[in-house]
Amino acid sequence: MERVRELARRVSNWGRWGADDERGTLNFITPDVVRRAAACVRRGDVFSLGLPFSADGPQIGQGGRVNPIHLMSAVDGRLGAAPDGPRYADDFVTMPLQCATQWDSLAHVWYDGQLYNGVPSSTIGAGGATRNAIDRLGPGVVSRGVLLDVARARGVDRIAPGQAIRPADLEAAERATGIRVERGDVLLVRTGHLAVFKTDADRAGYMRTMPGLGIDCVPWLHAREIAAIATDTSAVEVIPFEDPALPLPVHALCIRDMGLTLGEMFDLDALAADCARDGVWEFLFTAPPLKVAGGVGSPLNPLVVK
Ligand code: UVW
Repeated sequence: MERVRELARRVSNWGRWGADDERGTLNFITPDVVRRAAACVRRGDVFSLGLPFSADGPQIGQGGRVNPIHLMSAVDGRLGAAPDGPRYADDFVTMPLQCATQWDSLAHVWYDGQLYNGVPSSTIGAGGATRNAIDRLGPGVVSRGVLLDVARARGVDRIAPGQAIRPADLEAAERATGIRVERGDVLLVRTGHLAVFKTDADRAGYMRTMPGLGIDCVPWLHAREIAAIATDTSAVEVIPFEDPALPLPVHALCIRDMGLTLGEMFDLDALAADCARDGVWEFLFTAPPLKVAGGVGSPLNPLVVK
């Protein structure tokens, strides 16, 4: 943990937006940033970055995470006696909030007994999180999105599981976009790994190991003052971990020390193909979390408008 604690001292945002802040780096999204994001809309084309929430999702039962169970509570509901009158259908779904495309809240990962902004971890209990929960993200997430296609920049369809992405990779992909990742941006990083699930139909191969950010990307993310980051893998960071004795170091530093919201299992393939076609790697991005009171994450259907 010494490496994490040393890096934490360099990247900590505790107190930056006040002692009671629960939004972390989303505070970088000012009205000016939102106006710049809106100005990215040129064609009016919309891209969904969400995986379907279905029984065929990517989960393999690891850590109790299963795919959604969708049940119908009414399939031919009647509202009155008339045989030709209006009918209705109702349904419900049981699922982990972390089962597919999602945001991690700032109460999702911590160490040394403290969450983001010094909140005691005892604030999380059977009833959920009373601080840093997903419903505390205020007006949600609307900003400029920038896609860095690291797989493409490396000249491969997919980066292999276990390969760490370095700051030099982010910068090479950034150079290819012709724009600079700036304060308040939502950074989307494509590895190509989603094809293991979508094309190969190999859930275990998708979930157990993956390419992702190495720990040395954390100061880079901090320096660029991004609002949030999301990738096409289930953990954002590289697995197996760079140090087997230190699990989830990028989560620990980003969520707990920086207050950076992490997005996982974003489907970036169609967007990346479009960006490669038109050469435009910036866009309006929106992904409001569900206001799950006390939740430590939220399922999403993130949208991009170009
Ligand atoms: C954990 O595995 C704890 O987190 P995530 O799903 O965010 O990778």
